[in-house]
Amino acid sequence: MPTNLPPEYFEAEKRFKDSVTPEEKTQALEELISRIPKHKGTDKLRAEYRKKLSKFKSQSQSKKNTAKHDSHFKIEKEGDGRIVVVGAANVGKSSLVSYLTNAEPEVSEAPYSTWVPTPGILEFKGIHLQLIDTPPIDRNYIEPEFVDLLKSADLILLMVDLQAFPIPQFQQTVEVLESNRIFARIKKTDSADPRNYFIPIVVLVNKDDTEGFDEDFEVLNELLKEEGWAVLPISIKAGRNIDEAEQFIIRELEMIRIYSKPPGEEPDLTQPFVLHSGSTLEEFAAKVHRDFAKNLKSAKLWGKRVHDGQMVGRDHILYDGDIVELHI
Ligand SMILES: Nc1nc2c(ncn2[C@@H]2O[C@H](COP(=O)(O)OP(=O)(O)OP(=O)(O)O)[C@@H](O)[C@H]2O)c(=O)[nH]1
Ligand SMILES: [Mg+2]
Repeated sequence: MPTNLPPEYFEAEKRFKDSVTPEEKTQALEELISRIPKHKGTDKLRAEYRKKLSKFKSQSQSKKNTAKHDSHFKIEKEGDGRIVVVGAANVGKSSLVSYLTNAEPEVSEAPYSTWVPTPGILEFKGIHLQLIDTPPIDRNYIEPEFVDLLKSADLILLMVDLQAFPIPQFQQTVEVLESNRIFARIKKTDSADPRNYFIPIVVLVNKDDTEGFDEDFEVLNELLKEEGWAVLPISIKAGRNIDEAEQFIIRELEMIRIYSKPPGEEPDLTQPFVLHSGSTLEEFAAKVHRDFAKNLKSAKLWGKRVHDGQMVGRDHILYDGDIVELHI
């Protein structure tokens, strides 16, 4: 058994062991396989799990012919983070996911055109994010599985249509989320009910097509800024602020990209390790290799707030773009 498996692998392994039905086993195995670092030492392990996966897949497939389908809202996690796009009907959720990712959900002038969620991958400077299009939530009822999907998000993109009474529309969307115990992280207080979920939520105000709409946006913006919301006006149709939207999302997710440099070699700048902002050298080492955090002797760093090749300690805080040479 190779020893260089990340902690997430063991968590996924536990979920696999705890799962019961072929569907649960399939889902847990897919996650487990995605947690195994790809290199020669893990070839055998991955092959074994893939064999198991195809067995459970065929079991759940034959069961599906007689049993009812799994919920469409059960979507496997992929990439460095999960972003769920929500909002009232017709605000442009499917347009956004179709614009920013490889997915092609149906976009339509008619409201209520999306009935099932569609995930896609947004790639931004080496960070891979799973962006999920969802059905509109301007009615009081939303499926429990939809609520679970929202609770599993690292970030919620709340979309508003600037051209359709944006203030009550925004308030109604927030109300639906809050009545399902999903709150913006900015609302967290020390006395918060432990059953409530606090998730970073950012507001994308779509259909700000021309400068003529900017004034309407300012009225909404003033109100939201007062409450502490992070807000960005965009127009998918006119291509306004789309690049800013990607940077805005990454900033709100508070992710940093750190590059590993083997001693005597150039760093691979196409494959960053993605960590939360404020992570330390020790946390980075643990992400590269399970044993590295424990065995780490020293490290050299190139990047922000250091001299080139400066030796740093375990508690050193890393910044986006830093290059690290670990000495074990
Ligand atoms: N004017 C304008 N129209 C837009 C913009 N973005 C999307 N639309 C249009 O708005 C309509 C709805 O877009 P969708 O992406 O299907 O909206 P949705 O939120 O997924 O809608 P539902 O799935 O029904 O909730 C379509 O006709 C889009 O072409 C924009 O920036 N400006
Ligand atoms: Mg849609």
